[in-house]
Amino acid sequence: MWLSAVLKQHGHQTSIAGVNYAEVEKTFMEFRPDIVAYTTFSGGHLTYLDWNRRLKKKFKFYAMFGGPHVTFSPEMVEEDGVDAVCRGEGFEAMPEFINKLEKGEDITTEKNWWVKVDGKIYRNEQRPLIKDLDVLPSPDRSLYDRYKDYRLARTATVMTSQGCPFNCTYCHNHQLHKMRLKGDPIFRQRSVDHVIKELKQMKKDYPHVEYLIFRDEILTVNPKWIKEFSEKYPREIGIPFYCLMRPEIIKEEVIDDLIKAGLFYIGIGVESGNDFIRNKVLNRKMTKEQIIQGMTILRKKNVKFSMYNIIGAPHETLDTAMETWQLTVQCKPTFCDAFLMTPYPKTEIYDYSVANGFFDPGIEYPETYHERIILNLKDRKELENFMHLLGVAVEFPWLMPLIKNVLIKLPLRPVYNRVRKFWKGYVYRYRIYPYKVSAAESARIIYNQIFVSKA
Ligand code: B12
Ligand code: SF4
Repeated sequence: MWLSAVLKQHGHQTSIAGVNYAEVEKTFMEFRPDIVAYTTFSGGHLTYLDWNRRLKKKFKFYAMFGGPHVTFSPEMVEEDGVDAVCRGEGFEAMPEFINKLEKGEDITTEKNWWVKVDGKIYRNEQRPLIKDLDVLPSPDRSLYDRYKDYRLARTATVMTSQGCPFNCTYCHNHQLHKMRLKGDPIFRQRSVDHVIKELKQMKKDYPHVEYLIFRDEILTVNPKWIKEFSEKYPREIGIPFYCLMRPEIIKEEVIDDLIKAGLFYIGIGVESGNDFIRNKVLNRKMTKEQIIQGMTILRKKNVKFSMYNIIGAPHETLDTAMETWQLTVQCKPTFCDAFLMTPYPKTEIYDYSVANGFFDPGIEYPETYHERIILNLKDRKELENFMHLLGVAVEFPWLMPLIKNVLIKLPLRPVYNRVRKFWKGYVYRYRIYPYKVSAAESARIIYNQIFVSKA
């Protein structure tokens, strides 16, 4: 949406597709684009390469790729059918490149781009990051109007910032920190007024939106920003919202400001109950006491919260996973979601996993981190089952002996996957959505969770 807005500012036309290949091809035939642009995530990039090859067999167009996968693995430019990849920020790089392409000017020296021209690859250096995000237009929400589910959705997403100052070893942020040029900021946030302006327009265009998801890595990096936000947001927008936070930075004052602003529900990454895995392997830098204290504040303030955990990190065994369960039960979250460790290319956890014999490079990445553990772990099969059953086991701790001693040993992963999704759909429907959901909508939410959502 944001890139579309920037491109429209430069006079280009945009459309979107991506539900499946048939929809992409149909959209291509209707819209007849000169350029097809893909945002790649590691794992999902393989699907896009395949779609791109199929499109290229039928149509003539320029194929460009951006997003986290090619940012860290730009060698994807060598793949058949890929014309160019953009490393890192695209806000300036994308329109500048396309403008040159349109005019037939030289594109081989464009910063952030790795480009293939007549079979030869040109690898360019990075450009500085934009310092002030307020120069950007509001994201182009109309891009999704062609999908009824988006057009009429009661939940919308928004992003106020880019970046995160922490360095967890499995996340893309430490990689981005290393790519920074001198003077590039680690964390940037739009001004409160810039965000409010976007949301006012959104309220006008989509008056049925009743819930907002702040997609920022951590919304509360700057407590002063939150203070100002807590004054202006309820007055001018007033839609209940969800955001993410780290447990050790939960302070009563910040939570009070968030509640004043309209906080409805908050997501907290804990990741592991085992101190060695959490702090030495994942570099989370937080003690158990800090985690418990943070969650105690949330419960005291009656804030609904999810805890997120990673199962299957290097050194994980059933015993360490049990510590994660114990800590989560102690914290009493509204919901606990769990994911499987996936060491994405060029992250520190990737290097650590390879160096310590947990990972064989060359293994194909799954599209989501709910499919399989790709690390060599003794208890791998049981841990995969454990991940699916963790949410239920946190809610009903008395089930744990049955889960640990019987269920996770059975080859029933597809069944457990459905159990996790059903439970998630149920909790979202009955505890997490701030609005009333009709019986038909409930059935759809639960159906989508079980049969449509890949995650
Ligand atoms: C919102 C979000 C989601 C949303 C929406 C995803 C979507 N498809 O849009 C949800 C919750 C659904 C989601 C799901 C997943 N996500 Co996610 N998600 C994010 C998050 C928080 C923000 C992404 C975003 O929209 N940023 C705003 C835009 C403006 O910034 P940007 O993405 O960085 O894009 C900039 C540049 O990369 C570039 N650019 C991007 N695309 C393109 C394309 C072209 C052609 C060009 C020129 C430039 C360009 O320009 C942009 C502006 O500078 C990021 C973390 C982060 N903060 O970036 C993780 C992140 C992208 N997700 C990640 C992952 C792993 C996933 C899942 C696979 C997890 C899972 N469930 O198993 C799924 C995959 C779903 C899918 N296939 O779409 C990883 C990807 C890591 C990797 N190496 O690929 C990230 C980086 C988080 C992390 N763990 O480090 N995610
Ligand atoms: S706190 Fe979250 S967003 Fe920030 S580096 Fe760690 S995992 Fe990434």
